[in-house]
Amino acid sequence: MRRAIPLALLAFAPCAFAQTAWLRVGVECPNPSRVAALLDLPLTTYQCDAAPGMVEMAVAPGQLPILDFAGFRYKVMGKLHDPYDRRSDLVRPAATDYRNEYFNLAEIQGFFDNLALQRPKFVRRLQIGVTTQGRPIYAYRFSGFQTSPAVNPGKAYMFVGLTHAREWVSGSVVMHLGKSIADSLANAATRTLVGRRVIWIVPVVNPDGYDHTWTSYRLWRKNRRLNSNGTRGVDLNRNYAKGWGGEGSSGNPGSDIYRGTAPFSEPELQAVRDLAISIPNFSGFIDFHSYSQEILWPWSYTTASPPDAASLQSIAISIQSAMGGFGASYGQGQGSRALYVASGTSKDWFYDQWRAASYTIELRDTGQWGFELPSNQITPTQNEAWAGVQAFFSRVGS
Ligand code: 0X9
Ligand code: ZN
Repeated sequence: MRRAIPLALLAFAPCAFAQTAWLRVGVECPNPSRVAALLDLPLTTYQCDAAPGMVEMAVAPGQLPILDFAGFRYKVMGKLHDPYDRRSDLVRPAATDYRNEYFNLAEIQGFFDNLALQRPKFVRRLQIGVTTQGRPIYAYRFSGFQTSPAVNPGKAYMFVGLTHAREWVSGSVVMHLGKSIADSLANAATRTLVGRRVIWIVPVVNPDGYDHTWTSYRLWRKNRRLNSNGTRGVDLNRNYAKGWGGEGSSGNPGSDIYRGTAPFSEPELQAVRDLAISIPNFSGFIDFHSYSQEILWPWSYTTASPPDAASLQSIAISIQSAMGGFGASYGQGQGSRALYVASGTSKDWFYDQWRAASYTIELRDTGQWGFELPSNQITPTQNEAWAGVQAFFSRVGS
């Protein structure tokens, strides 16, 4: 995630000028407790998986004194678009090409509903929950055997996207997985690729947050829960039960890594959990995020090795080599070591429950564009993710 910063962009703290623009700021955090202190502040992160060193934040006009006050040294790395300026997304014509455009919430739901409509033998929709703002949460089941799941002997997999609202390319990727899996099933010659597997996709784990990034604030990460102190949002990747409340999460509701009041306090994750525990033969899970081009395996909540470290790593290396053929290079590693300790994350819970092959994949890029990945990188990111999932299928089995 770290990259060279052009020297010309560096300015030294504290800030002596009136700050009128949104800034991308690298904040010096020499040790883990300073990282924790920074991520506790009610500021927008630009990098949550932050190791000691330079941690990036998105700082609104007038907010630099918050960093000064908390005693941080920082460097201004460049300007950011005003994340509140959503006019161009709101007035754009309806998107039609999921390979080259980002789809908003209604468009993603329409895309998956269309798959189910066009291929009713292979794709089925299930509403699994309702958000705090009343939006439905949907899951889609892909299988060559649409009989009762209880009699289907195939291994079950789950892929999820848009847990973090601003990580738009994760939605593009799960759309491409859904389309590719449905197309494979519908064609007798390619049906063996999916075989007897049962595949569940939750395209948008966080519909309220995702909608908010289109209509109001591009850099929103959490859900939109109204917290008791009036702030909004719980980090849906700190609210799973495994390791909940530990290092790399915050008890401060204003923080971007706020863990919520209890494990699984959030309806979005209750929905994912209840679906998962209803699925027989649960064997594989991938949570798509951005950015940093990393394939991460458990544990995240501790630097201790998981019991199946060798096989988790070996599968990650297969995914990594499959994803490497499209112009971007991916790393792999145990989450807590390759990046940093984070508690209450999805992959730890899925691994802990079933010893499933459980991963977080951080998609493109490595920080040049960050969350605002240009739309000409959608197609290659989708292609490499589908290649990675095919490698995952063949390693985990059917
Ligand atoms: O912090 C997160 O939730 C994930 N990174 S992101 O930038 N997409 O927010 C990573 C979760 C797993 N990370 C670690 N094991 N450290
Ligand atoms: Zn994320």
